[in-house]
Amino acid sequence: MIMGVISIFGVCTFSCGNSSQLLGDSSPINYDGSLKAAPINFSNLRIFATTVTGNYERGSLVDSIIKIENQGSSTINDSFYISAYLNSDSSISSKWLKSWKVNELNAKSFLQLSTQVTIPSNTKLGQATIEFWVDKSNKILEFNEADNQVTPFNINIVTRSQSPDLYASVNNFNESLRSLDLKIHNVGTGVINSEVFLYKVYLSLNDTVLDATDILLYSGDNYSNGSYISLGQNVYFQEEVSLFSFTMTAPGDYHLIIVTDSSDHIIEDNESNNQTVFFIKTVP
Ligand SMILES: [Ca+2]
Ligand SMILES: [Ca+2]
Ligand SMILES: [Ca+2]
Ligand SMILES: [Ca+2]
Repeated sequence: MIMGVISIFGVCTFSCGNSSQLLGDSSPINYDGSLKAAPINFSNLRIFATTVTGNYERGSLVDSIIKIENQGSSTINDSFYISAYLNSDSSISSKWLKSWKVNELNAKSFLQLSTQVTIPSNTKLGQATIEFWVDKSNKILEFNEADNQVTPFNINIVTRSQSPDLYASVNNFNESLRSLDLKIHNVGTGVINSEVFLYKVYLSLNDTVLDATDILLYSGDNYSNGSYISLGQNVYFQEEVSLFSFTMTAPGDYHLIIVTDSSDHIIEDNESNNQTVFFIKTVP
């Protein structure tokens, strides 16, 4: 029995792809009662030869080719992530941009990813770095954990030459359902590349100006089916908004005030058209 274990180890050594599985007993004690040696990690993820190209404008897409490899002799059967970060302010920690999931990586093999990341529209102008990591959260145990980041890329963030312009319009208000058919448009020259923005619907009881007395009925964003909706020039998306809490309000004349990009995440050509006022009349 003991000999069998030893011979498996002897046969496998570093050339065997699944030696760790054959010895995969989680007990720290060997069959003969002696303490097992500390586990040896036969895999190593490494990130190398990664590139970035682009204009580094706020809100623009940057192209990137990311290369990683498993240098080790064991296949990685667990999932892990490649991730991109942006640091535009050395006094705060880097900002997460995007992650890519890898489900497994064979021994002695590499993976090349051609992809894009968005420079957030509200990034500080000037010097910044883009950082790429593999297994930053250290999910995979490797024989070298010190080669999981590629040297950060120095870039210069500049103002956008073409900016988007968001505004909202109401297609229809269904009084009995208290639902609003809302359109969010980009009427600017720049594209919104899967960046988050919020929009809010307020009920104004007496005037057309947004103030503290107005009631927030709905808060939404451009997130749908697992990703942020991109908006090209002269493109809109439509949403049927249910104003549930509005059913509690007495019938009468009101104004709905729709505020697009309410937390101002997107830098736009025109920031002064982000409020849309819509008159409604409800009857008992
Ligand atoms: Ca690791
Ligand atoms: Ca590594
Ligand atoms: Ca606007
Ligand atoms: Ca804005």
